[in-house]
Amino acid sequence: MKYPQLFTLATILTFSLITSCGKEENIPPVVPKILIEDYSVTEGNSGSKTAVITVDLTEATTAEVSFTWSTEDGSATAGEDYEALTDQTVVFAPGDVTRTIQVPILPDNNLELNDFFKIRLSDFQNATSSITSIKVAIENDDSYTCEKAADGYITPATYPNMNLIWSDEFDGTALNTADWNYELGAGGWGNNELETYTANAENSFVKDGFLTIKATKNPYNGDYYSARLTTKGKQEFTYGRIDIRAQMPVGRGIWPALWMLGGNISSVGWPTCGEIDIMEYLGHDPLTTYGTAHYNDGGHQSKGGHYTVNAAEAYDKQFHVFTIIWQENSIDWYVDYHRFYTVTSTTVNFDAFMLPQFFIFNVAVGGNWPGNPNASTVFPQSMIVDYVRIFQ
Ligand SMILES: [Ca+2]
Ligand SMILES: [Ca+2]
Ligand SMILES: [Ca+2]
Repeated sequence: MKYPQLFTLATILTFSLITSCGKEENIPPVVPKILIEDYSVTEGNSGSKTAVITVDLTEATTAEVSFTWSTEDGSATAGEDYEALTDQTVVFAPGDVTRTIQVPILPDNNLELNDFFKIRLSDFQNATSSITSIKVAIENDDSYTCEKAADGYITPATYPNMNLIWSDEFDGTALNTADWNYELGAGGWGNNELETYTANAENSFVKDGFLTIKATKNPYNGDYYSARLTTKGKQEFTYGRIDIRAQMPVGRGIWPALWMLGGNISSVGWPTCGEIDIMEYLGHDPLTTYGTAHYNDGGHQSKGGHYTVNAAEAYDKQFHVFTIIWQENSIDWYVDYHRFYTVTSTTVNFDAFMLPQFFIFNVAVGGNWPGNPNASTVFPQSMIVDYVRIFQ
C-alpha cells in the first residue's frame, strides 16, 4: 500500500509541475502602449544642443518592442534649425520601459519666432500607439539691437532665417489701394473723437518714401479732418515679426495709432475680433507710447504696457521702430527692440489672436483718452510712417 501511494504522489507532483510550466509558456507577452508627448527645447546660442525626448512603455513585456521615427519640417527648417533624421529605430529590449529619441538642434544668435518640427512615429512592433506624431518646439532665446540712423532708429529690410511676407515702404507717389482702404466719416468711433476722416490728399499722402497722415483744422469753423487707413480684406496676417518705423506728431488732443483688428470684426464684432495696438501715443506726452491687447473674456478686457524715451529722443523729434513679435501663444511689444510688454495664451484669452488681423494707421483728434485739443495745440499735425514690414 505504501509504495504505490508514494508513486502516485510523485506522479501527481511531476504532472502538476509539467502542467504549470506548460501554462506559463502559453501566456502571450503583454502588448504595451507607447507614451510620448510634445516637447520644447531652448534654441541655444552656440555649440551643440540636443532635444532628448523620452519615450515610455505603459508596462514591461517579455518581447522586444520597436518603432521607427523620422523628423519633418514645421515652421522649423531641417539644416537651419535642427538636423533631419529619417527612418531611425528605437528598440526596447525585453523588460525595458524607457528609451529616448535624440535630435540635434542648431543654435543661432538671431531673433526669430519660436519654431517647431514634427517627429513622425510608425512601424510599431509588439506595442501599440495612439500617437503617430509629436511637435518639438524650438524656443527662441535671442534679442536684437536696433541701429540708429541720422533721423532715428532703423531696422534692416531682411533678417536671417526669416522671410518678408509683406511690406509697404511707401516709395511710390500714391497710396497703394490694392493694399489699403480709406475709412471715412465722423461720429466719434465710440471714443467721442472730433475728427472727420477723409480720402483727401491733404489728410494722407505718400511722398519721398513716407506715408504722412495729417490732422488739420478748418480755421473758419474749427472742424478737424484726418485720415484712417486700413488693410482690411486686402492684407491680413496671423503671427509674425512686424516692424513699423514712424515719427509722431505732438500736442494736446492728438492721438495717433498703429494697430490691428481681427478680420472677422464684421461677423463677430469688437472685442471678440481682438485688437492689437502695436503703438498708441497721446500728443501731450511725447515721451511715452503704449502697446495693448484688447479681447473678449466675458466682456471687454485689455492688457498692455508703455515705453518711455528720454527727451532727446522724444517720439515727435525722431523716428522710432515699433515692433510686435506675435506667435501662436504670445505677443511681445518692443520700441527700438526694447521689449516692454508680453501677453501669453495663459494671461489673456488668446482665441482672437490665433486668427488673421489687418492694419489700421490713423491720427485721431480729441476723444475720451487724450482729451480734446486746447489753445496750445498747433495744427496741422502729422504722423510720418517710413515702412511697415511683416516677417515670418
Ligand atoms: Ca539663440
Ligand atoms: Ca534664434
Ligand atoms: Ca520708406
